[in-house]
Amino acid sequence: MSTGPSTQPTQPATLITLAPTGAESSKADVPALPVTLDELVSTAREAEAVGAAVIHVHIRDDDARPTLDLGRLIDTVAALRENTSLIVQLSTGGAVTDPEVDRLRVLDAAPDAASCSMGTVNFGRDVFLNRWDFIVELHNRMRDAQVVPEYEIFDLGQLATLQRLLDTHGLPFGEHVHVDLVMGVPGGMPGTTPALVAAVGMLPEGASFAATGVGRTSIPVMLAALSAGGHLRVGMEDTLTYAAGEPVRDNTQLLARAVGIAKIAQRPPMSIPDARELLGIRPLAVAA
Ligand code: KMH
Ligand code: ZN
Repeated sequence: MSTGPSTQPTQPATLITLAPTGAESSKADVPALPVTLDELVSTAREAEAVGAAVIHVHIRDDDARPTLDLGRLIDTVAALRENTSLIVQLSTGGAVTDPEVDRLRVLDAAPDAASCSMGTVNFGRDVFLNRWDFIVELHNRMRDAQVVPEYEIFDLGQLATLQRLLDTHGLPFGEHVHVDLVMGVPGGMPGTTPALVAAVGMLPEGASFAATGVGRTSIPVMLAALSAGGHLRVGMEDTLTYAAGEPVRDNTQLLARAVGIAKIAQRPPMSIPDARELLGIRPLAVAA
């Protein structure tokens, strides 16, 4: 059979986000976790070299505990901008214990982007609380601050909440909706192909999506997301075991694996300028 010239459309590139730290693991348990500014910056530099376009940032205090201290967040954004061209996405989720007022204040650090969680979910033995009124406040404040949201979805019903949010309060800054499916959290949707397919079927019209599978769901979610045209988030916020019985060496190990799999899927990493355009990130102010 003659195959002739290919009529398949070119597969789009993969937007890859690194989530290197999170708020759930302790440095004592996971020594490779980047918790100081120096560790974060060197992780970010490697991430840019390997193929990430976005860095999802949680920071720690001097005792390596999660913090939303505004001064530290401002310094972190500045250091990442000085040392990399990555899109800087701050977490407004923080740790499960963080009060709403601190989570809203994160936007004052003027990141390019920030996470915006779409609902309350059991989070292991904890509860990650996201009331409707808080969600609306975060969404509106992000638009006012010209910060692009990444809508974090832990369970299918949260996609209905996202649709309701957009219907009642309009599009975000940048006018593009980008969703991250955080799958496999104990208490949220499972990290499986059927769950991913169900979630993709509920995305708002025109939305792009990334997915990450927590723990051992990392690889199945990555493969399902790539085959469904989605983008990827990887990193030690979500995954601490590289393979059965083998702890992750560092974030670059996880990122390099994701880049390799994306290339095999003919979905190579997206450049940072293309990622900025896709997400509708505002141009950086040019110094006079
Ligand atoms: N640490 C989780 C409770 C986010 O970054 O916006 C919430 C979280 C989501 O990590
Ligand atoms: Zn996070």
